Amino acid sequence: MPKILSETAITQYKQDGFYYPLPVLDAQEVAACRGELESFEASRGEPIGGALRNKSHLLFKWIDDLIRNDKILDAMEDLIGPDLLCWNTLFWVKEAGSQSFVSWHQDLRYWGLDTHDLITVWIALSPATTESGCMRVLPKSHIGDLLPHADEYQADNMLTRGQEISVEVDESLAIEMPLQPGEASLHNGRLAHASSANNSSDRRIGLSLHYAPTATKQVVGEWDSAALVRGEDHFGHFTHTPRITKDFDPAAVEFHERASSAVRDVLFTGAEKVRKTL
Ligand SMILES: O=C(O)CCC(=O)C(=O)O
Repeated sequence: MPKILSETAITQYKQDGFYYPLPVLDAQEVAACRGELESFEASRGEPIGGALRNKSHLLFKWIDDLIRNDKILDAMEDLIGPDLLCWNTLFWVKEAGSQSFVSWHQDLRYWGLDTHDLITVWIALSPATTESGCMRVLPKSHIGDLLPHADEYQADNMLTRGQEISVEVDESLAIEMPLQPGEASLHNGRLAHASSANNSSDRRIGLSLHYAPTATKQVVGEWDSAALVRGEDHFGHFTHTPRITKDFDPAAVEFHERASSAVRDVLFTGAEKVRKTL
């Protein structure tokens, strides 16, 4: 018996490579998460960016709690089994009216992970709509070989190296995944996806959480880390990230430096230039 997803949702995810919307946070909870992010940004005087965007569960207690949310983990268990790692957490913020976009790409082309079962849970902390540049996906593109990519390094591209699928993508087949605050979409790490500029008057704030079975290996980087969020790890391929008790817990901040820079090294492996700090 699945724990939370319907049989139809499971079949759709497996066949098409994505599923949405999954309600994860109620209105009060999502307002609290957005409030945590924005009060941190106000205290720094700038939007979240750089290395803080990545492996953020090692810095913010509310994100360390969120990666262990039972609704999310039940959905992950329904799709990829009971022993679960959360490999990464990553902010995707497009400011109101910004031209920031994400080119068509497949995540597992760049992440050095040998699994076909990685799931990105992308949680909307503000409305993700056609106008604000919600994600678009190409159904079934997770099946078969990964597509060739080229690095384009466009200034407004949110991806580290502006990586883009270099064969034609038939956009007429693409499906949009609009989300209300507190809802999430799930997509397979091999699925082609993209998003456009934010033409709305609000920020489009997404937080993605990346889950994989414990059997997964990092095959590009020499060392990598992940949080064991459910079940047991009989493989030991990743150093487990510590649980944090408060924001910017000094021991976890040190761990974050090592963990986020290891991810960055993997993402830029083979790149002509290292453009953005992540
Ligand atoms: O936030 C977006 O528009 C793109 C997100 C993305 O590429 C991802 O979560 O893998």
